[in-house]
Amino acid sequence: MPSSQPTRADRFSFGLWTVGWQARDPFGDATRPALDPVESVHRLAELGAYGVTFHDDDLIPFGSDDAARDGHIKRFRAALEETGLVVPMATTNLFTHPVFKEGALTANDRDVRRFALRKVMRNMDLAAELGAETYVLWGGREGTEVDAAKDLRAAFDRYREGLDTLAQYSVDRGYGLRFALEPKPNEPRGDIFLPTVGHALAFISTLEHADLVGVNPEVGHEQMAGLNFTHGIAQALWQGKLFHIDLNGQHGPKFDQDLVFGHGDLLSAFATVDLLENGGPGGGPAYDGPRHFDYKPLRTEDADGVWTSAAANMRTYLLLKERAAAYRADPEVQEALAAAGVPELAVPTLGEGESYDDLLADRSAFEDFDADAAAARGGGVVRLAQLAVEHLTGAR
Ligand SMILES: [Mn+2]
Repeated sequence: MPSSQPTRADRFSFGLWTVGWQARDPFGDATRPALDPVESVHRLAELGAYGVTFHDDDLIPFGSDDAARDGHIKRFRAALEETGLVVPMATTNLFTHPVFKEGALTANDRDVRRFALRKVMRNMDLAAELGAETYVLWGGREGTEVDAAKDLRAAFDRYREGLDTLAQYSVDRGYGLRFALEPKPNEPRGDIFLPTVGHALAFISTLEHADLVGVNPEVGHEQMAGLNFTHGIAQALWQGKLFHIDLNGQHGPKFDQDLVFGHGDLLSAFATVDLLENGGPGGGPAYDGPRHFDYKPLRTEDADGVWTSAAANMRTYLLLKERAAAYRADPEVQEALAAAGVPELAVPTLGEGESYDDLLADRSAFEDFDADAAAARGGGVVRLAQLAVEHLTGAR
């Protein structure tokens, strides 16, 4: 068996809200007691994680006074120092309190928007103090159930205004934060703004500090929309916008399941790890940020099951990483890749210095091109899929 014991070098991180989820759902009460963030920090460190992330309210209950707030931060900071865990990312809860029921940065109520901005800025201060490099924004309440109840164009104006303001705040304070927008198609709102990686990337291009804003794609969120997660992060990487990633599992388009990474679509998880670890220049890693898990331990689990599931995320990632390396190293896979013409896509369509006039003059490109012969050639794609399955099942 390969070594699947995580180390700090693997850069695995978890949100406090993941292991700390008490499993309250729309139909049932909590099945687990509250978890002290200090205990989570210690347990995650023991399991081999390197980082922990949080929403402001995960650490400091909403409405805490300054003295209580300072106390919570002090205990958390002490746990970080004892364990060596870092805080690579932080985010803001702009969805739990009923004040955000109609939106936060895009609420119709201007006072709510101003409150939301202040809540984010306050937690950015703490994030910077704790050394975070990335600030995630998931707009779970930014959206509608009834389109007539929102001026949709104005909502995008306000969303942009909010992000421009926050980015300027980070720049002026010297926080050096990069922002990562997390797309999701629906839930809790009927339809959420910036529902996919593609929508978010297009929106980001309109921002004043577009260079400071990227995406935090989540496996299940793209799969809820029936999309290919690996394609989404590939485009984000290609545009230099994969600032953070939320790994978990999902079984197709339905409610957000937040399963353990790999416990949904395993072949897709394999493709994702292969891209992250082997999709970069020269076949090296394509992404060097935290491997962050945003999952929920199943509602059936007790406290032991929580830590079993946390460990399962990391172990699955490392197993897939090992399997992806074995896949790439297999001479038969290399031969199958070549037979399928995969390396040829890296060759530009026009030759060096070739103009479209040269292309028009090239009879072999059109007049003498045998489209029927090209169409008759098999793609060799199924063989690559089966080789992946055989590596995944330990048959190779
Ligand atoms: Mn997430």
